[in-house]
Amino acid sequence: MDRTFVMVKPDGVARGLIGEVITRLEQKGLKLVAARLERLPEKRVMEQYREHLEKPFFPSLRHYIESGPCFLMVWEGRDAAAVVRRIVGATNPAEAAPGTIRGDLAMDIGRNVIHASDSPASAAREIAIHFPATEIVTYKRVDEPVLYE
Ligand code: IDP
Ligand code: MG
Repeated sequence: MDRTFVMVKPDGVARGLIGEVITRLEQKGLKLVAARLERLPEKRVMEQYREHLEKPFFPSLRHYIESGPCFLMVWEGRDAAAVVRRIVGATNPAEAAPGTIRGDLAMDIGRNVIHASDSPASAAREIAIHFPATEIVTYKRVDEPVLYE
């Protein structure tokens, strides 16, 4: 099975949206295999967003991500990265489709509630930044036999 990294950002945590995010991913059929609530240290914020270090919005992005605790997760399922990105929706919540997390729950590109890895390669990189292998668990969901053909 494929894995992806997902993070409820500080606005989502402060707004009480952790449960809503988990519910949507659980009901889709993805399996939660790691989770942690924490304030991200500067070093991991820089690693997480390294492709954006030179962007004009980076200082505000960094301030936003460091403004409070984030809820970090690893989710497992077939094509997990692509499936979760579709559930998350477009980066700008004003343009994100209804039915997506950002389309339903956010207003501003600078407060868009959630992060999700954009490819399997990003997922592997981001999971390794935040979770040691020992924190990722193995178990069966009882509905696994009916979720997949
Ligand atoms: P993504 O989160 O949909 O993958 P990216 O382009 O990778 O979007 O940008 C990472 C994060 O940086 C976004 O989720 C958002 O929080 C922030 N961001 C991106 N573009 C802008 C912008 O133009 N203004 C403010 N924040 C931005
Ligand atoms: Mg991105």
